[in-house]
Amino acid sequence: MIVRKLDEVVGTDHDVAAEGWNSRRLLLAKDGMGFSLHDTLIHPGVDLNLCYENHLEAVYCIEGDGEIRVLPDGPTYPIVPGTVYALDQHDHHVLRATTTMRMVCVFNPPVTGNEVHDENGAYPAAAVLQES
Ligand code: 9YT
Repeated sequence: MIVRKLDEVVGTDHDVAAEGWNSRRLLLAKDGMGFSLHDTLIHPGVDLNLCYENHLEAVYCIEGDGEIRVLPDGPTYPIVPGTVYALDQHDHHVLRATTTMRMVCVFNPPVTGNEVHDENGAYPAAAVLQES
């Protein structure tokens, strides 16, 4: 069993920041769960143009509010606490917070630790973990 606290991740290599967001990665590929689990803050006033071509992502908002716009033509959905969205089609989207949003994010396949978005708004395909 793995038991981990957010406090143990904050300020470590698994607390990853980029423009507009801060991802505290609680469970990673190396934990062997088949998904990664992040407690992510989305800061207000930044348009995050994202398209996870190598991953599926589910995002559950637990604090704050904002919106997600599906590209190229919409629709736009409000995001408030209690809203989940699942990018089951590797959907290209823009995420924007009005107030700091706290999101529980699940990635399949799991991220390995320090991924940030490339120029297309994606994370690289997961490296194959070698059994030792
Ligand atoms: C909701 C979202 O995609 N935010 C960007 C950061 C990412 N989800 C992460 O790695 O936690």
